[in-house]
Amino acid sequence: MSDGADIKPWRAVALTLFPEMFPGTLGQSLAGQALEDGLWSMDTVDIRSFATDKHRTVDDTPFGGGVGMVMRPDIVDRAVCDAKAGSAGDLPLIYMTPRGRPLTQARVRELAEGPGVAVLCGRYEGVDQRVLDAHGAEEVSVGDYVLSGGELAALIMIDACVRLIPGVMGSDLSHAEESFEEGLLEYPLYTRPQDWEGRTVPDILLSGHHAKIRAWRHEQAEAITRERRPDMWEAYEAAKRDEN
Ligand code: 6GU
Repeated sequence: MSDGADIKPWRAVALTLFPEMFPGTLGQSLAGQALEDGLWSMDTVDIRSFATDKHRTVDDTPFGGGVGMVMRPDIVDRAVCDAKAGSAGDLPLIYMTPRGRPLTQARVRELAEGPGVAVLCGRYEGVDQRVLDAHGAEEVSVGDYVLSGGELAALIMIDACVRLIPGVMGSDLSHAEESFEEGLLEYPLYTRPQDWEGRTVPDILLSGHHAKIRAWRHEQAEAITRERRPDMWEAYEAAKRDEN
């Protein structure tokens, strides 16, 4: 029996020094409505609450020297253990870091199909490696640039997952997904007015020839991908070669 009431919602648990940053932007729009509707949940664990000294210290200088501070393994471990003992017991632990494996739509899909994610957000120069190793944390990056902390990266990853939860998006989703799934960037989109300040819409889109429109969009997607993302284009062509 499955009438919806017995389905456990997808869960996100953020371990952070800044719990007030969550749900942040995910409290708005479609993700926010879905959060209100109970399609997913967002909890936080305040890492600083596991500090023990009177200054509530969570970081220290790096062994071997160097700039900045490192989050202490003992403090972070207590936060992780607390999360695992609570609502995050069955969730994969993901550490957001620019030195992680790049997040892909394929990994997002896997995470969205699972029970949820526990996300460790670093500040300062990062987290002591031993606590990441001890908990088998998966290190994930959201792109080749450096953010000031893991929180915004966590919001990006959670957003990418939440939009795949059934019922969160409208019927748009299957389409928006298809495009990336094919390994191509999306073709350009147009709506009314048909003539906007002398800029018109490509005639083919007004023709009603659905097969021709499909072919035109595919050509556009290929051209844009070839130009902007030679890495994706290479993979796309290799996949086509393997089909034949
Ligand atoms: Cl996951 N964290 C931080 N701090 N910066 C990043 C990142 C993550 N991904 C790209 N830049």
